[in-house]
Amino acid sequence: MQTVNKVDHISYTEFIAEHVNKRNPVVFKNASKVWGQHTFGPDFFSAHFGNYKKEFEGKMYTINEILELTLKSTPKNPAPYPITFELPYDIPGFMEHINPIHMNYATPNWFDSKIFPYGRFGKNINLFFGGQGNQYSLHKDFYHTNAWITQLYGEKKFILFPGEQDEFLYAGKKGYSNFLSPVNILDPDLQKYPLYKNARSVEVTLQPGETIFVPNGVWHTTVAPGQNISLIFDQMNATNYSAWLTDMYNIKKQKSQTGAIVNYGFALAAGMICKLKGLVKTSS
Ligand SMILES: O=C(O)CCC(=O)C(=O)O
Ligand SMILES: [Fe+2]
Repeated sequence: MQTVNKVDHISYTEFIAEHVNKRNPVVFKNASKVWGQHTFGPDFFSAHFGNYKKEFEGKMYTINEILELTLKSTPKNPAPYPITFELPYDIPGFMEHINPIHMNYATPNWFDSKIFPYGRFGKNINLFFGGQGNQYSLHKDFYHTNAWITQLYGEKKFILFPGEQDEFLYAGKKGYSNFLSPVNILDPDLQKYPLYKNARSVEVTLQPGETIFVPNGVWHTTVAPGQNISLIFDQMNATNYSAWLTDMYNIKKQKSQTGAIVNYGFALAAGMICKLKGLVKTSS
């Protein structure tokens, strides 16, 4: 099984050339050290935010309860996952601990602009608590955003399918379904999905403090070997803007053609503003 390179102190220029431009995933061993303290475990979250709550499938959970559940989690009886904390709203006090969130690599990020409403069109900053046996679905991130995932505590295994593999993973043809795969990669049904045998995956286990860059359009999923906490945020800029724009239109079109045109107009204007701001910045 091939793996994803782990790098230490790579330059920003090299990162852009080798990973952004080639849409080649990479793991940063130390990028999150720019935050000062860069790992945050159950004791930290329990002490500072233990009573903060989030709803999941109709039930409210406090962070303390989630920590208990993820500690007890087993593959047979996994904790609920992913209970998604929208950090800027649900735990705003944590944001100061992860500053600058871009770690000097995830930049520029047009989602920093207030023009883009939080929680829509792929703009998210999430915290996930997981336990042994927790598994994510196999997907590409909606709207072709780049994903940045840092292990704040514990380990998490990532399985990625770089390049274009929609056909082998049986991506749906329209709207959101195009970003989801029905194949259970831990136990693939080759009768039903024979082309899966052509799929090529790479695997890597993130250690505490490490960050993975998942380029836009790359299929991925995760499996947790034990209790862990991850920070996940999305990035969009000139390099993935046109793919983002196409998704905006296609996803919205599933519901309404008029809505799609309105969204497209908004997205064009917002993109133009970000591009112009970028120009002003580089010429000043
Ligand atoms: O951390 C995980 O389990 C997967 C997160 C992810 O891929 C996502 O939020 O899009
Ligand atoms: Fe994802």
